[in-house]
Amino acid sequence: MSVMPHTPLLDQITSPSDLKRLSDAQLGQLAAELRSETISAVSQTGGHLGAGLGVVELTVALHAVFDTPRDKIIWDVSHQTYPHKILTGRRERMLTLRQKGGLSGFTKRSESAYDPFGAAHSSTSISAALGFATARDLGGQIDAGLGDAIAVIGDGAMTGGMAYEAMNHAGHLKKRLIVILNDNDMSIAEPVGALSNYLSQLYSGAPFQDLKEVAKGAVSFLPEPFREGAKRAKDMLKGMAVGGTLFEALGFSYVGPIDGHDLNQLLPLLRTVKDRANGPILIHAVTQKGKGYAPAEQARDRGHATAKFDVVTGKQHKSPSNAPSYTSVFARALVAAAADDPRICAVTAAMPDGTGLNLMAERYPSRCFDVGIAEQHGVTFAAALAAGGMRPFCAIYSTFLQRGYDQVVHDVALQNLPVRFAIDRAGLVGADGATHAGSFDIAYMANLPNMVVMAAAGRGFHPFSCPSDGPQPQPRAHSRRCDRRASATHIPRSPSLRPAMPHQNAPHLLYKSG
Ligand SMILES: Cc1ncc(C[n+]2csc(CCOP(=O)(O)OP(=O)(O)O)c2C)c(N)n1
Repeated sequence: MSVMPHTPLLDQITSPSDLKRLSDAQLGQLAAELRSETISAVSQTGGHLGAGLGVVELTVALHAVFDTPRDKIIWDVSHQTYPHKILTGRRERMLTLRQKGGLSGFTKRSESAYDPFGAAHSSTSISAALGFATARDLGGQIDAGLGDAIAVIGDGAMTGGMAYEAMNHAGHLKKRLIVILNDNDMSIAEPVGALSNYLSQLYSGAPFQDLKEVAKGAVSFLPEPFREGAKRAKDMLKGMAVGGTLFEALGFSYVGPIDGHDLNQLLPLLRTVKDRANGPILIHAVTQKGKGYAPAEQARDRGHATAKFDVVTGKQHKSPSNAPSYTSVFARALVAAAADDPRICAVTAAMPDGTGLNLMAERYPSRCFDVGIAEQHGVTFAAALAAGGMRPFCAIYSTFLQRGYDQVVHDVALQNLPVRFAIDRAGLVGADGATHAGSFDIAYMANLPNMVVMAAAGRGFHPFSCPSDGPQPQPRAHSRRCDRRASATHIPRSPSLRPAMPHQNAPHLLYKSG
């Protein structure tokens, strides 16, 4: 059942400039209406729900304070932009979301001037924002104009190396640049790694910053350059994570943590930053993925991606599949093989469920590695596992393996190391569109020396085969061959519908080079 939300204020908004005439209290009401509208739209289209619900207040505050499209909001991944789309003139088209000819589920330059930079792969936002800030300072001219550049990046995306490359550069250039770290303590799955612990330390035990002083116009507790000579009162430092953070070491002023759902904190802080920032600043906003919709808040993935659903019950309308997915065939075979061979191990880059490696992680946690959104590291890590005598499976979506391509070439193929790539979501993927389609893996893998490229086909698909040139694959012998060379299996998203054929008890050999 879809529920038509009551949205009297939202009904008056046709573009972000309309937010400028609302009082702070009205902006609070607008946020509540925007949340209901987002839930209602996604219940009818399916798509990314939890991330958008987590940034409703942030979206309202950014559009209320900054002057888009002159100021550039760069949303990392951009799966959280449904509320942004609703506020930026696309409300009427929300029910076309993720359909052919409809709105994209991500930001898209060709869709709106309010989407200054397209995204879908993670961790690019700080680089893009720095590029806009630099173009501005160099006198670049574009139709919308060039004002502030604001990157909104999640704690998951912050595990990607590009974010640090960009911060390192930004700290060097010292340009006015705003980064909002949207810390909901979730990636698609639980976040992994030392960074997650570090961010929690920044706010565990410490109360959110008391920003009442900002509301009154006092800014003395803000870090340089936000203060105007006034000495930071010592007691204000107590309990605040100011000074010595990783971000400050990289050249950013750090403000936080703040409650990213509290407009009474967000609005005065953003206004102050807009008035006074003159270098890179990072605002650490703590939010909750799925905020305000109980079924999403309670879901294991906080409603990261959903099918169409009933708003009242939260029940999703998923059509049952009558065949196992190739992903699950792969995952079960991997776990069975790992039982026989202690050298088998597996690597995922923040996609344990999507690649099926959650099964391996449950059964053999010490041999299953979630490296975070870090495909480059994941591939090189797997290469060295192979060099160290292990039998690594690197399970990464086709589209995201593009991020680790130099590592595939330089660390795996040229060294002829026996890494087995399980390339999931190979081929067309549907509603996520071009940024997520696995269009290129056959071409980019088949190009390489020492690489065997195969495709999963038929019910008998077995991920441990490595076919020879002969017409009758012999899984065991060929599996041994794959122990001596790099190989990749193209695993489509669709279920393994085709009936088993005698000659299909191994992946099809698409191409063998080297
Ligand atoms: C390079 C790359 N690898 C993997 C993904 C898949 N992916 C999409 S969103 C996401 C989690 C992002 O977490 P976070 O940045 O914290 O945002 P949240 O969804 O929690 O708001 C992942 C892993 C991706 N988009 N890009």
